[in-house]
Amino acid sequence: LPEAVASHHEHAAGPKQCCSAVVQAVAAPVATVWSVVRRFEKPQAYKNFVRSCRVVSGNGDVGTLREVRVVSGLPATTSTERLEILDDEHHVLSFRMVGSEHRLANYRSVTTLHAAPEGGAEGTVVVESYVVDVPQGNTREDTRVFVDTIIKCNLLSLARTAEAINRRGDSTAAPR
Ligand code: A8S
Repeated sequence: LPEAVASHHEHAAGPKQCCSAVVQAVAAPVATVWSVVRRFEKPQAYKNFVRSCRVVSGNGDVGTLREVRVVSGLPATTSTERLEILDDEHHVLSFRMVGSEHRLANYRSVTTLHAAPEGGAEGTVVVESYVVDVPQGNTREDTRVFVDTIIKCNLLSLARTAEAINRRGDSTAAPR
């Protein structure tokens, strides 16, 4: 990875924090995957746990605040999140959770996209890393498993969503 992009994934985790990263391959070009990821106001486009999202302030640029409502059955119902980085050139998005509606205090994640041609086709590798406080009464390992599981689901769904958009694009393209 280019150093400037890779360095986004180096989190300075404190003694009571944990960090990890999830990697997902997508059979669609970076531009297609980015078109889904960059829409900070519409996480439900691929995050299956999101029921709805409302922008509290901002217009999609850095500093925009969204309030996410998640589906029932989770240990939380809402999350307020602030856009920290939106880099359209290097395909970097970062947000952090503010407020205290749930147990993931000081959560911050960074998502980067990387071109990864496979078998002649344009592909993408998505890297999503995060840092978060370990909640009182939980172990670092439990916290990591919980968050990694959510992110794995999100990135699998992102892959399916981007691949479907890509297929739709192909079907309208001129025959070779
Ligand atoms: C994301 C990442 C995470 C979302 C967590 C970790 C969350 O939305 C869910 C369950 C919770 O208990 C916490 O990129 C919270 O969305 C699915 C509501 C924040």
